[in-house]
Amino acid sequence: MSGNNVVLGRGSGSRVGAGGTPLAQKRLNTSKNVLLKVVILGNGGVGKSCLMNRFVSNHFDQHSFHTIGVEFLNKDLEINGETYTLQIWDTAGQERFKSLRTPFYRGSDVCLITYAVNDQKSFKDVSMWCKEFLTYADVKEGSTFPFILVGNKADVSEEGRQVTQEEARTWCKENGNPPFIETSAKDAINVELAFQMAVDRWIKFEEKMDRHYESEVVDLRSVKPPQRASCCMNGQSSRTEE
Ligand SMILES: Nc1nc2c(ncn2[C@@H]2O[C@H](COP(=O)(O)OP(=O)(O)OP(=O)(O)O)[C@@H](O)[C@H]2O)c(=O)[nH]1
Ligand SMILES: [Mg+2]
Repeated sequence: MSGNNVVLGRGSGSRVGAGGTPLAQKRLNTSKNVLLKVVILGNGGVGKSCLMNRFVSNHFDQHSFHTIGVEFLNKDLEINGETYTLQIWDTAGQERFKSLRTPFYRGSDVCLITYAVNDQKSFKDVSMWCKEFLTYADVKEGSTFPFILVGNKADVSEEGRQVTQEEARTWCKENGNPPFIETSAKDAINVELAFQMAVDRWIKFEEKMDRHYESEVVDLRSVKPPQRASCCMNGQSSRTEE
């Protein structure tokens, strides 16, 4: 899965979703599916590529190489009778690849921020990842953007664990209450659920945005016509029409 290409497009399509686009416009012409661009961020080695590969091909690579740049894969997910085509963008977590990954944040619909439960540093950097994403994705509603917090490698022993669920929940409370889930790409625990939660989060975000737009719609019938001033040609008289 981890190629050396800067960008490997291995999905069934390459159209990039447009963040914040109304639901109707997100449907693909051909399949009527809703296309969502899902980006996975987090420190190098936390298991982003393994999560994507477990989700898409139910495969785990014990010796996964670091990703260079970004890679993407597509996978359909059905939720409540609606099919969503997830275009999952797996990014390189290593700092040296920053300039290769950030151009791909634009147009994202959902963002999975990942850390490994046996890597305290990767958890400490979670806020940095949110900040980097919001800076480069150029999203309008930064504070409400649909993030999901994912603690991967939940299969490690208690002795190996460096981040508790409580710490993660506290971070969520202080950072806009994103949904949180622990996963194991290795043991196939909660991986599909994490992506389902991401779509669910996006649906709720869209509904909220729709309500916001609806409340801004002006009913033209209820608006009084503006007062118009008419003047005679020589400018000596003027009157106001009701
Ligand atoms: N124990 C355990 N190991 C995992 C899990 N997921 C990934 N790994 C291992 O962690 C290492 C790194 O996994 P990757 O998926 O390549 O990590 P990454 O986040 O994509 O790293 P970058 O591409 O450098 O950003 C590999 O050796 C994986 O086998 C997991 O759920 N449990
Ligand atoms: Mg990777």
